[in-house]
Amino acid sequence: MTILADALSIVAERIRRASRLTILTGAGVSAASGVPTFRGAHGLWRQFRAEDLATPAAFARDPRLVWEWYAWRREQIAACQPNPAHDVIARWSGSDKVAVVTQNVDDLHVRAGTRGLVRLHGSIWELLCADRCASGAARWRDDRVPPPELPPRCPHCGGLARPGVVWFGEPLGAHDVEAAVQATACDVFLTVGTSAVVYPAAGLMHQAKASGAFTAEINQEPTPASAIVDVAIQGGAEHILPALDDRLGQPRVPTPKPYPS
Ligand code: BJW
Ligand code: ZN
Repeated sequence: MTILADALSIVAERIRRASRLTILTGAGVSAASGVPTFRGAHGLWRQFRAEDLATPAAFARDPRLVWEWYAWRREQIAACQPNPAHDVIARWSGSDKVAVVTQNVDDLHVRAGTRGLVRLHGSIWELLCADRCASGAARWRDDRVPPPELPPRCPHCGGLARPGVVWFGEPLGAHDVEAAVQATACDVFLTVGTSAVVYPAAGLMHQAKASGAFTAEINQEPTPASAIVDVAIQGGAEHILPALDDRLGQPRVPTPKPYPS
């Protein structure tokens, strides 16, 4: 057996025996769908890094620039489809023993049919009032590509609208954090396609490990988590998750419906 086959068998066996499996995903899960990741060579938009644009200060300084970045990303994501990694996670999520927590704002997990998804960093398809006026403080969905005006306006007060995502320095949703922390009480914690540098998401694996979970990572390249998890598998999530799924002995894709006669 190769090292990869060994690692897959070990993780599959742990998942098979687990009463609770928690999966934490990041941008790498959507990479095969064509959604750019944040970090690395392909993570740059013009000359900016996520840390330059995904902040309240950047929005206050230049809302149009920040919205141009989001409009560009919304356009790209709208053209993308879930890939086999999303499909496997979606099917696994049909089991009560599986919890899925994502940092992704692209909603590809939602489109793949993932149940009970915790979206730690919000959704790029939702907006809220930048001034948090009474009616605009709750997020609303707006998936128009391109937005009718840039920057978009709050329909309630006419002020600026902002993306319904969590920027650096902002607190995550309390209910989302609570659900994610609860999910660290699991037997197997699988982290997939994340550079594991953004907190508090990156801390979840540590919490799971401290609570006694078996921890595994699937990522294209080594991360700070690689040296800490019990098994680190290097490779594309769109290949590794289906291979893991095969070892669990279930059909990889939903059975195609017969054509109506
Ligand atoms: C593949 C692949 C394939 C490629 N298959 N793999 C503790 C320590 C240090 C700092 C902090 C700390 N606690 C808090 C902080 C500060 C900060 C932080 O973490 N900073 C670090 C960068 C140093 N955190 C925050 O500010 C958070 N807020 C907070 O803590 O608030 C506290 C508070 C409390 C009370 C009052 C006020 C405040 C908020 C963090 C929000 C992050 N937001 C973003 C933007 C979201 C909106 C948007 O999309 O525009 O979230 S930043 C960006 O990074 C985005 C992502 O969700 C997040 C993580 O990125 P991810 O998913 O890991 O992507 P990449 O690109 O980094 O990695 C992809 C990986 O995939 C790579 O490794 C590839 O190799 C791999 N890959 N192809 C498998 N096919
Ligand atoms: Zn408003």
